[in-house]
Amino acid sequence: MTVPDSVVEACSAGRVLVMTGAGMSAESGLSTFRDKHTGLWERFRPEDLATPEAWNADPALVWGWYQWRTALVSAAEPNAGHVALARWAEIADLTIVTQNVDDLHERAGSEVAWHLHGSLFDSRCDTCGERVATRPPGEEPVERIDPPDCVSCGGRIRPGVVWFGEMPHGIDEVMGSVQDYDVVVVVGTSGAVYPAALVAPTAVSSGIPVVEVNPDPTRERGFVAWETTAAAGLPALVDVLAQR
Ligand code: BV8
Repeated sequence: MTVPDSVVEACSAGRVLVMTGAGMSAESGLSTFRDKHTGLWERFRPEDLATPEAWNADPALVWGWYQWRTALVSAAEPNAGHVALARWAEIADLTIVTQNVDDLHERAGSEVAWHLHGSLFDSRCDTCGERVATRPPGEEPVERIDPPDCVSCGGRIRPGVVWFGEMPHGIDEVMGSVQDYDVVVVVGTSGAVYPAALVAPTAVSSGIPVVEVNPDPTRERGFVAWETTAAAGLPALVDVLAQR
């Protein structure tokens, strides 16, 4: 695969910030949220499941959905894009921030500076906040599963994700540090969710190049759009960078 010169030039810079979204995990077989045909949420009404209100209204339905998603992630493997980012971090000063709640970056060997929208593997007590490791059920979706109780305080264990209306993790730190980077690489996100969607445009306004890796680019103002996928584009890019 030929990597556009503009992408190689921008990505040869010093400090690299990589911001990933659901498209990063698409080639691992995990549905994205707004992908036209297989969008995860096309089968569910988002407001029914990913908000504190939904959780308080029907914790068993919400817990069952997240447990199913945890089982799907556990059965998936990091793709060549995840592996390429781990390789890139060996030859450059690279920081990964993700909107994803899966653990595929970590399982590919990457460190993730921030899971802006939390993690499926970070369940915690809804009352005292104690973190608990929960084992996902089998792969078959189970519509309703009563969430476990907290052994410390008896509260309800909730998914460790950030719901709509909740504050993303580390967003102030990420927004405050954008100017420290020489390039921002946005992989697999539609830019539909805020405030995470403000990170890359903030880089553009600060004169920092933004490269977008996406088969259906958002073509946001100032982005260098590279119409490819994470698992095809990133390995080809890292191969070129490793030879420079
Ligand atoms: C908050 C966890 C306030 C749960 C998720 C302006 C400013 C601030 C807030 C708002 C605002 N406007 C509206 C809001 C509210 C809201 C929001 O953004 N709503 C949207 C729908 C308009 N935001 C919030 O509520 C946020 N919180 O603002 O709190 C606050 C203030 C003070 C104090 C307290 C609170 C919290 C948002 C977090 C929601 N949680 N996830 C869960 O997973 O169940 S969001 C969810 O969407 C995922 O995290 C996902 O990552 C994220 C974004 O989606 P994408 O990753 O972009 O995925 P998508 O499917 O959209 O796109 C996939 C892309 O990949 C596509 O472009 C596709 O072309 C591409 N692709 C496909 N295949 C590939 C590929 N790319 C590469 N390779 C491939 N193979």
